Amino acid sequence: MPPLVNQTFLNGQNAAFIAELYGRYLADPQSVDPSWQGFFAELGEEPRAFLKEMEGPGWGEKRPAMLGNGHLAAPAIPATVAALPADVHQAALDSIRAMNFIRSYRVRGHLIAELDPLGLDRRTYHPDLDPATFGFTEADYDRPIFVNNLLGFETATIRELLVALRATYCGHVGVEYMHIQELEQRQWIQARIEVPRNQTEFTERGKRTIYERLVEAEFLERFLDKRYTGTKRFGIEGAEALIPALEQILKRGGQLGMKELVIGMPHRGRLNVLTNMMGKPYAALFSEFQGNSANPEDVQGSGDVKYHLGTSSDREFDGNVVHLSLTANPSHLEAVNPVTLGKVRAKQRQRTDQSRDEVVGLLMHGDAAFAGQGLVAETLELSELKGYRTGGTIHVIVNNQIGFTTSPAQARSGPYPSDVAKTIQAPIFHVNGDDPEAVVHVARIATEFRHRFKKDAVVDMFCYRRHGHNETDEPAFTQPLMYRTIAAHPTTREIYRQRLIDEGLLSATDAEAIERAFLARLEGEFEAAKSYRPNKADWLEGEWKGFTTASSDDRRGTTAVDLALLKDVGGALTRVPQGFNLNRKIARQLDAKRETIDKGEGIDWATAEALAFGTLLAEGSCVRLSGQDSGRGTFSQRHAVFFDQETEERYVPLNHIRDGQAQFEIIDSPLSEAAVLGFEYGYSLADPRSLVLWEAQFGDFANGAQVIIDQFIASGEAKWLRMSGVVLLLPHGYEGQGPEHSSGRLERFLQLCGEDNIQVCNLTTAANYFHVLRRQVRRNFRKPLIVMTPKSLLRKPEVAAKLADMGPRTSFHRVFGETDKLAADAQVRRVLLCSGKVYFDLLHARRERKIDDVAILRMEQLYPFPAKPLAEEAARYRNAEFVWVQEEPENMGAWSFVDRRLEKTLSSLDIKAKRARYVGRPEAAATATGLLKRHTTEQARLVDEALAP
Ligand SMILES: Cc1ncc(C[n+]2csc(CCOP(=O)(O)OP(=O)(O)O)c2C)c(N)n1
Repeated sequence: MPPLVNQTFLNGQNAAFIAELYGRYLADPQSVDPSWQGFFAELGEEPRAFLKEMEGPGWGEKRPAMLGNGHLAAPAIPATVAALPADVHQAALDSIRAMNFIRSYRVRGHLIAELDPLGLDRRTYHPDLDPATFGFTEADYDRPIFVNNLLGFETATIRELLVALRATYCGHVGVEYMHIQELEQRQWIQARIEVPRNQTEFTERGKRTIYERLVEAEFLERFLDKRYTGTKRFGIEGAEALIPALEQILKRGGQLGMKELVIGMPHRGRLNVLTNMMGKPYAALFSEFQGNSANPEDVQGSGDVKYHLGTSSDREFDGNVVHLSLTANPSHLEAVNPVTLGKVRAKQRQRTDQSRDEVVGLLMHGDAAFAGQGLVAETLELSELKGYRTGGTIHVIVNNQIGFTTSPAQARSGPYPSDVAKTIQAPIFHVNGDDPEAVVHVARIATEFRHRFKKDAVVDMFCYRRHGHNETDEPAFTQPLMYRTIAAHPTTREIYRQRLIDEGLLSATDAEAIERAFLARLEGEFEAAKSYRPNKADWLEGEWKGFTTASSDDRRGTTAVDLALLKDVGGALTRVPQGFNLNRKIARQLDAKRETIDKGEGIDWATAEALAFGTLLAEGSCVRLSGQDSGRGTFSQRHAVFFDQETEERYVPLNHIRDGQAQFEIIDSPLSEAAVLGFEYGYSLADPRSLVLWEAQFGDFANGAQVIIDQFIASGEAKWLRMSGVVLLLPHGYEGQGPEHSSGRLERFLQLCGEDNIQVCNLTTAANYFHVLRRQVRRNFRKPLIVMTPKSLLRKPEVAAKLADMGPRTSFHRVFGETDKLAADAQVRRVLLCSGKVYFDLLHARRERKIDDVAILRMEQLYPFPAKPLAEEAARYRNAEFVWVQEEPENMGAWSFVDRRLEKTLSSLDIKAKRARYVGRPEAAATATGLLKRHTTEQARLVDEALAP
């Protein structure tokens, strides 16, 4: 193929012309046409520096007048130029081409890097990396060319450049960083890799340590394989270099001020990380392999498989102690990512780690999962956002070039699993996992980059999976050739052992001694495992000290607040700083709000919420609420942030209650559900003393976060003994807004209820909302809380509270009995049981129709099922039939959940009714109709039926 340059303008006549033009550009960029300015700016990173260099001694002497003339008037560009001496033309042209050539390696060198340890997919040629493409023939290879100190050369020949560029960009490390828009970050990476030719010179001690880590990684798996043959462990084999890399992140991180490393990782290599990196006793692991629980026998919970468990420990390097915590996770790959980052953020706040140097997040990934799961992109998206940033995450992709049985060609469209990380302009270091020094080297650079720029960095470690997906799988069914290669391939440790022996740094005897010593240690631990008993469960420690498991009483907590404090908070809510240009409509609303607080009545839903938040803040508990458009509120109800109408300056009234109050964070989230909810859940794991809430735009959208709800929120305490007090606010209610804006999918949450895992509420009063929020942080245990929140009820007068309803001697009510004066209880012919907004439809119709023998009971909390208060109310109506009324279709809402529970409650009472009858919409596929007229008819019909004679 002819060199591409012949088809470009960098040849013949043009070349001379362009050299001339470049000379002018260097003297004064404005003197050339803007399109040429753009082109030349692209050529080199530092055209100005280049100019300076040219003006210096040596080059300056040879400089033609034109190059030095910074005062040239913007010229008409000559068609041909013969003004420059031929050698200067050639020199300028060589420089331009050489710099382009260098740039091309920076951009695409990774494409021919030696990344695959198996050598199955090795590209050795790419036209963008061929000197011929830039006009250099073999005859030009030895001519010195001015390259402006790039790669440490002032001048270099193409031959020298090739050696340097290949070593830096195409060896065992391939770097992708030229997509980063910040010059300083690109230059930092260049400086870090180009002059040292992208390698670290390890000391003898350092190399020996790497070897020891490889021994531990490989021999642990071998030991497990021998002792527990056929047991799933998702071994690290093929990716052993991960262990020394992680150790490097700890060590270098510690030197840079890291005090805590919060880790999220999948199954692959987890047992190795737990023990060899985190210091979990081998005996504990062996005991689990023998089928014993990870926790003492008296600890409740379902437990989980060993490759999902978390742990925490302290490790010390060079006098720096780093606390490590590995987040427990479910099978759902990548779901742990936002959870881990939420923990990081909470811990940073607890430590007042403003520079975000002390607490660092580390996420490990499989290649198929990183490329395939949308949650990866959602989580990356959080990285630079004020409300979620954690100062950069270090990512390590264990790229074993297979996902279960699926090859990369089927698993992703791009060349690398890591491409999605480019969306946040993270640098990506691809590295050959069979070169542990290279892996440690890039782990170190990633750690330093994160520290320096507070941005994510990605290590993509190419490796292989020695066995099947798990140890019982036969990989040759689907990848016979790959597995034939793997079978003949020495382990990373064996390769490195030989390398150290060849370098004269290790003798075979030394190596054997290291190996024998470790095996002996494992044997000892294996014996110890036989009598190993976990002596305490790893929970309720650190920030969780003082908390207990939930009690079985009413669990009201102390949620009432002195009126003086309520008024104080109310004052802060309605105060605007001097000179602040408040929106006129909001100003009017504030006047009305002030009046309700002064009068002590008519306090609407949003104000009750603000009073709950504000009183908690004044009492010293932080509050953090994030969700889509939560600052204003989807329904323009919250206005937790005021915007100056002239300057757009923000003012958050809840942060101006009193000196010394706790912080209120109110965050408009990105348009993600899973990552944001996962993040808030993670935050709540690390910070039990704050009220942490996530709000869905409309309740239905929570289904985008179903994995987080199922796998963490509903089951985290049972699986991993990890409590959370996270609150989900889900707008819910049938108001004719169509299928996706009506239902918070109450039925889904109720179906998840079991073993006292979560709390589900559907509230009808602002006061109850106030109490349920405060209750969340005013008890000594934590349970997630799901609240179906209102839309039209936000402004309904009957929902509004009196200040006294939040004052002394008040609390949350799980059930509300009848409020109106009706016929005597024995005369009541029907009791309507309901929850949420439909209550008001029933109440209004009953009042309108002057019916006095139908009572209405409201269930404010559906789970834990309030059997006791419900029975107390129901027992009054001895002769009545009981009807469950809901506005949701029969296959949705609370009906299936309450039916049998009501039966149990009613049949235990001395009353006629034993079960409840159903009134509501018939079963349906979609949650609601999209036609307003049909909605109105349906709603009227169910009310009529409920109140029918
Ligand atoms: C969200 C999700 N989908 C599917 C699975 C089932 N599964 C478990 S491991 C795996 C392959 C993962 O491949 P990769 O991410 O490359 O990691 P590796 O096992 O190769 O280390 C699959 C499909 C899962 N655990 N989670």
